[in-house]
Amino acid sequence: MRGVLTSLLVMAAALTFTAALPAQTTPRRVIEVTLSEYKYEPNQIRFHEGESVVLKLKNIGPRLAHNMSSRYWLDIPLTIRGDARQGISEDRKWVALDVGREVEVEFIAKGRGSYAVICSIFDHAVQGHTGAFFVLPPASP
Ligand SMILES: [Cu+2]
Repeated sequence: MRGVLTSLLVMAAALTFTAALPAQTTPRRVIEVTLSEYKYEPNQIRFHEGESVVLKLKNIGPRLAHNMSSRYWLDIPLTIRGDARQGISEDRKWVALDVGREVEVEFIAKGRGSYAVICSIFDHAVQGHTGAFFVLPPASP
């Protein structure tokens, strides 16, 4: 009986120790952005270097397809989850969504600074469909 109790205590101590270890995971920042005629909401998108940024994009239309397009993404691999098209044109990487679609775009942030974001479809940027990424220094833990 005493042996069983001792092993239970040892197991409990081991579990506590494991739980107390600091998490070694990349900090995650989830930002929801709607796309519509002709704006991003929010249009100033802030995140920190080293974060795993998840942009949850939703095209709320009401009528048109939109995209998010930026030079910032050119040398950053994007993981896209959802029903979107992606490509590169005019030196910008873009992710496009039809009306009513939602998509997640995930990437590891690097390169602090501010970067223009535009909807590169037809005349949308001229109509005001623009925004910016602000990449801030690493967030303090
Ligand atoms: Cu647009």
